[in-house]
Formats: sequence, C-alpha cells, structure tokens
Amino acid sequence: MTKIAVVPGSFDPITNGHLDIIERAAKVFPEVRVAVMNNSSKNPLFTVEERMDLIGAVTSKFPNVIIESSSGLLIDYAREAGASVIVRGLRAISDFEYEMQITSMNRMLDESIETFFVMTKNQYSFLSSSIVKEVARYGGDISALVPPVVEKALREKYIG
Ligand code: COD
Repeated sequence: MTKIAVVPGSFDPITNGHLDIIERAAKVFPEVRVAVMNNSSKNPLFTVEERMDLIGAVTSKFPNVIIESSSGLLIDYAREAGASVIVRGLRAISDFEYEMQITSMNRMLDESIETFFVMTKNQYSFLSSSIVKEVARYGGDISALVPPVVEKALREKYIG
C-alpha cells in the first residue's frame, strides 16, 4: 500500500510551480516528504538549510508534508524513507527527456519505487527557479511567481 511519496528537487528556491506539485501530492498521499537534494553539479544561491526553511514556511498548512535533505542518491533516500513513489512535476515537452533519463536510471537502481508525474498548472508551465532568480537579480517583479516569504529572501540575497 502506498503511504509515503517523495517530492525531490533542488528548490533553489521553491516557486509557485513547486508548491503546486507539493500541494497535489499532499492531497493524494498520506505522507509527503519534500527532499532537498544537495546536487553537487549545481551551484546553489541558497544553502540547504535556507531552502528547507523556505519550504517549511510555505507548506506549514499541510500537516502531512515533511521537509528533509539528502546529499546522496535520490533512490537511496527514497528507500531509507520507506517511500514507494517519487513524484515529479512536468512543465513542457522539454522536461520529458531529462525526466525519462533520471526515471529510467532510478528504476534500474530499484524497480520497486515508482515515479509518478504531475502536470503543472498552465500558468506555471514556464516557471523555474533559474528564471525567478534571473528576474529577481535585475529587480523585476516576481510576486506572481513565488510566495511572499521567498520573494523577500530573494530580495535580501540580491539587494541585501
Ligand atoms: N511546475 C511544475 N513542476 C515544477 C515547476 C513548475 N513550474 N518547476 C519545477 N518543477 C518540478 C520539476 O519538474 C521537478 O520535478 C521538481 O519540481 C523539482 O525541480 P527542481 O528544478 O527544483 O529540481 P531538479 O529537477 O533539479 O531536481 C533534480 C534532482 C535533485 C532530484 C536530481 O538531480 C537528483 O535526484 N539528484 C540526486 C542524485 C541522483 O540520485 N541522481 C539521479 C540518478 S541519475
């Protein structure tokens, strides 16, 4: 029986698109673990702790959402968490190739853990943490793209 689902990502920082996926997962699965993966190939703006705090602040209304972090393989984290499902968001066709690659690799490593895909709301289909950081860096309006607490954190990073 499916009880625990993992929503993994970099979340650097969490956007309304991420939040949409987490909310949908929280409606379907009894327990959702949002896993901040410390992905060494990226150079993050926020520390893992900062990213976890921001996710915690914007998901506090969901009692079944737990925030954790891992610096290892996603599949090992999921297995240790006792999860049977990994939930990923899909925005556009361009996400497909990357998602297929990591899903196939994860399945090869442990075929007992399924990956489910959730399609984002149309208004978030262009949204990514990178694009939000780019707009914030140059002082653009990001209020429709991220929760207010994330907007404030981005302003503090870029403006001080
Ligand atoms: N709407 C809907 N979903 C969205 C949106 C949006 N606007 N923006 C992002 N998402 C989804 C993404 O599709 C993804 O499912 C999730 O939200 C997180 O997105 P990101 O960009 O924060 O995180 P990613 O995609 O960079 O995360 C990649 C991982 C860190 C999960 C991956 O690299 C990983 O598992 N790393 C650990 C090492 C490992 O196990 N690698 C896999 C073996 S190949």
